[in-house]
Amino acid sequence: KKRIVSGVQPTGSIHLGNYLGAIKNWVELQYTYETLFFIVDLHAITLPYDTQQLSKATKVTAALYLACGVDPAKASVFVQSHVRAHVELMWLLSSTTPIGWLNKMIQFKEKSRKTGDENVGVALLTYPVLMASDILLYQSDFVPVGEDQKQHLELTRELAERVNYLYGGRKWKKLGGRGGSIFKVPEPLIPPAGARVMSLTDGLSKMSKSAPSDQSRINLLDTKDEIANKVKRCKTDSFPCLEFDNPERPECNNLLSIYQIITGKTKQEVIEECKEMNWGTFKPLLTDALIHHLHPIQDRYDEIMADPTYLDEVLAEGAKKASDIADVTLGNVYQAMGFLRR
Ligand code: AQP
Repeated sequence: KKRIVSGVQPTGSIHLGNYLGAIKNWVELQYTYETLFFIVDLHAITLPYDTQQLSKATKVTAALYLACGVDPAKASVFVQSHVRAHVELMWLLSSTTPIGWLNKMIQFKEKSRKTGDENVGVALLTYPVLMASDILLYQSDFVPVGEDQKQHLELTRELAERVNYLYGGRKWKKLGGRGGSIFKVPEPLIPPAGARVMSLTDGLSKMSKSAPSDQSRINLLDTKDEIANKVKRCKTDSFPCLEFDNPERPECNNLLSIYQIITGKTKQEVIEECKEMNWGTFKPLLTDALIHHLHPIQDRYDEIMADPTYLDEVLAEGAKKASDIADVTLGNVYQAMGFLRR
């Protein structure tokens, strides 16, 4: 089976964008691929964060993976920091990463501009090297990536090729390396169309954990009242009727797309159903659909969190399976780079 890795940062509340853009797709992928899904806690410290919240958010995120349908019997579910090889490989990769490659990363430029120089840690710059380590450790074939992560995956691919070139090849074979290459060069797996969920308060920016207003997102653990309230107050427009794909109506397109995905209807069905509606009739429909979809997830989440040992066992088992794969790759890299064997 081909292998896929992916993860979400435990930096805040997991929202509908994380779910529709990532976790919901993982549930499908776990049937076809060998999958490893982790909670990327090491990435969550690249911007100032709350130490009191990190472990709790990590647990909540893991529980939500399972509640959304990720099955630990199929996928390895683990916490990134529980597999030491991630950080270790990152150091080795850092020595081979030209700093110019990192300076070019758009996310670094944007986030560092927002944070202000005083608070920009080195880790914000080297974040893509850790991401490369996350992927290359597992010899992943595919990585699901949204638009904003494409540039980072490209860097991962270039880094894999660079390491394979510098330390692989003939020298590596002489050392007993198999297949001539140290890392598999991963391919992007582009998520299904419509998987980019936009903010409820601005149809042109993506729904995001770090947006200051909680009104801008539906969190997976929002109560019925919170969902109803957020939909009631979300940004709309004053056009008559509802339609997809009108560039002048980004909010309309976003809300219809959310409705389409969570009801499992086709675009055509949603057009037929909603084209004559106004906001007053559509909003309650969307609210009910959201509540109906999220309710079973929230029930499963409560069950998982009520069990004192289950989640820890899943994460321990996941970390063990992941370490078994990661340690082989890490050992190969040490060897290829000429370190003394332990
Ligand atoms: N709005 C979105 N629509 C579709 N997919 C989304 N993802 C995030 N927002 C949307 C996907 O969720 C996964 C986890 O991403 P992450 O935890 O690394 O954080 P992120 O991409 O930076 O997005 P967030 O959750 O909004 O956090 P902040 O506010 O910190 O930027 C990824 O697969 C991502 O594509």
